[in-house]
Amino acid sequence: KPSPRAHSYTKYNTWDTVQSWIASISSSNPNLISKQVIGSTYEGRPMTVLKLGKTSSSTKPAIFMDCGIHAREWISPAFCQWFVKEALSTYGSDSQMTSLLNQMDVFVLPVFNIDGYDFTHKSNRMWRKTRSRNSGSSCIGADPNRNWNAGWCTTGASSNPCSDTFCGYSPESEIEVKNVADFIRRNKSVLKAYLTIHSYSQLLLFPYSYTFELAAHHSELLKVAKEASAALRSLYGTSYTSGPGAATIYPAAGGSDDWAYDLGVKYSYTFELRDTGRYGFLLPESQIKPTCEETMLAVKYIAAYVQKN
Ligand code: ING
Ligand code: ZN
Repeated sequence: KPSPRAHSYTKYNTWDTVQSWIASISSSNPNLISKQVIGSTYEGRPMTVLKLGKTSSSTKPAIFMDCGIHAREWISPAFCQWFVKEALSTYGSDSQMTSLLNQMDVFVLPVFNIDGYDFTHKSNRMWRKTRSRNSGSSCIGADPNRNWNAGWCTTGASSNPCSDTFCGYSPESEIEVKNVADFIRRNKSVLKAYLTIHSYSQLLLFPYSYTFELAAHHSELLKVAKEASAALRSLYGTSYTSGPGAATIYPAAGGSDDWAYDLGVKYSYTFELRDTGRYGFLLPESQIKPTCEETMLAVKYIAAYVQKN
């Protein structure tokens, strides 16, 4: 097996490179990172969650963040890697990051849909779904953001396995979704926020997407989203729109943020990173650094808000 190309925070790394990075960054920072495998993908790749946080004798409240639910949204895994790097390099110097990691744990899943991500590097750059086989169809995969048990397959999703928004044969039929849902259920009592990173459109979305009804905490979720977007915009002027998914992007059932919210994780947000369509999923590598830098400000804003509430 050839050794993976060198990891870079300003490049789109392959899965093999991300996997070696996960191993090396966690072994080099044992005081701030621990890792746990939460299961395997359909094709057998290990799904590893990194827990960032200063080790403490008591259980800490926590934030969960995943990247790469959709295979082709390459800026998303790049952001999770950036976030881990920034957390490690600013702990002890940045007062906000220091306080965050002293008081809370941040669980990061760097690539959710690993099989799909690998496929976009090797075969089809525009692949979105998982890579599971569908019985009775030659079409592959289900949409891992239509497969959660939240109004499952009632709107903005397809029951056709050939569709890019195929909801799967049942909620959590996709093993990757099942693994993450199990992890979130297991850690439900400590989880205060759920963040999921997608691209593109420059949106900061929150529940609901499966209905036009407003979430019980709508005004607070909107206020926090607007303030996080303002923090993001302060760096390079990138403008984001905030709002509930159904009214802001489109109605879509079976999404992870709606599921986490209905489970009881109040601060549940979907980021749609740069751009607004000029490059779309093919965002140039030259935009990784500015995109990640500005997104850090929004994520840190939400984390600080959650920490004090
Ligand atoms: N957008 C999301 C999608 O899965 C979304 C929008 C967010 C839908 C939250 C449902 C819930 O279609 C992208 N770009 O994937
Ligand atoms: Zn997406």
